[in-house]
Amino acid sequence: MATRERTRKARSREQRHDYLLSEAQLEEMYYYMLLARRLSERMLILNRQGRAPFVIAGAGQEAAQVGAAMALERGTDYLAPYYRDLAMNLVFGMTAREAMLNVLGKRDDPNSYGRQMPAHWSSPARRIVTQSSVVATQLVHAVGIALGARLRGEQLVVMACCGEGATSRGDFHEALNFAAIHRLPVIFFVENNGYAISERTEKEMPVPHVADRARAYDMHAAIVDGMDCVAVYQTVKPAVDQARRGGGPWLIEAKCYRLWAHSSEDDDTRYRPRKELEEWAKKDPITVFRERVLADGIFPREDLEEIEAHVEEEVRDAVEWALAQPDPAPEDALTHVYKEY
Ligand SMILES: Cc1ncc(C[n+]2csc(CCOP(=O)(O)OP(=O)(O)O)c2C)c(N)n1
Ligand SMILES: [Mg+2]
Repeated sequence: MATRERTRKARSREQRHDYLLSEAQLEEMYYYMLLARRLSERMLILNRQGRAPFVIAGAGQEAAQVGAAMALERGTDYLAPYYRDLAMNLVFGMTAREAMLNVLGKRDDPNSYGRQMPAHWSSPARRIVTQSSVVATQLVHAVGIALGARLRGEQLVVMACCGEGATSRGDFHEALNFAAIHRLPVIFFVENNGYAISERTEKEMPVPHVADRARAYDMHAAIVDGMDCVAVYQTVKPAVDQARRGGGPWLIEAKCYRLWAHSSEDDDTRYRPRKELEEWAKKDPITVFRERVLADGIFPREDLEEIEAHVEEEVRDAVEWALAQPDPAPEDALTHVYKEY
């Protein structure tokens, strides 16, 4: 610890960085990105072992997700995530154990008690909005929440997330149109990962950037490097602050890359050039973050290693614990499906 303090003092004299984030926030960024990745890796192993029915993960999108979620006020703002947003849910308070209950479809999965497919997130207490499997529907729900908050005089922001493929759906356009007309506090956060299952972005839309679509709604828009967690935070935070003050909605496009196949059921070697994947893998957001904070002297290597050991232990515990939890009972099949009076 003494060494650590010495290094910190030396740094504060010599180092001037432009991160606009505290050391604690940067540690938090690395922790959540790594936790999401390690959990996803374990989920895929559980799937291959026949224990988890389906995995759809956000590998390659962790920087976008963590940077954006950290720009929100937890406990006040709402998150309307999409299926890849495990890292966002973790930032909003979901635990590693809960994430494992979800992928294993266990009785006590707090997202849907094992009724929805895995990765259909929900937590009313944490203001995480439940979502349908039909892509982009969460965007109109988010707009409704923002309108409700406005009518009640509550100052909050709703972040609605989706992939770039979902921006070709009618719900996306209806949501943007309504939010723009009423200047609602919604951040539409699009994680452009280059593909909608096997379809490349160029074949999904006629414009080069999702952000170009904002022009039709006279809406603020930004494009950010979604592989850079700090840049995402620095872009999303002012937008959230402005929306909270009544400045209207934003469309933010984070350019990232889906490092894995679409899901555990997809064989991406059939449509994705290997060379392309190799090039993007060099920009893995977690490796890039690690190398950058080390090179900039933000914190010593031991701090990062401490976080890494902590994450390993947390994931190991979560898997062991969740596997031992009960499955839903067959006679309870309709519980949590229909409202009971
Ligand atoms: C309305 C609708 N059409 C098709 C699907 C099947 N589907 C599930 S995910 C997906 C790809 C969506 O791509 P994108 O929005 O880019 O998100 P990504 O999976 O790339 O993160 C599709 C077509 C669906 N769930 N809903
Ligand atoms: Mg996509």
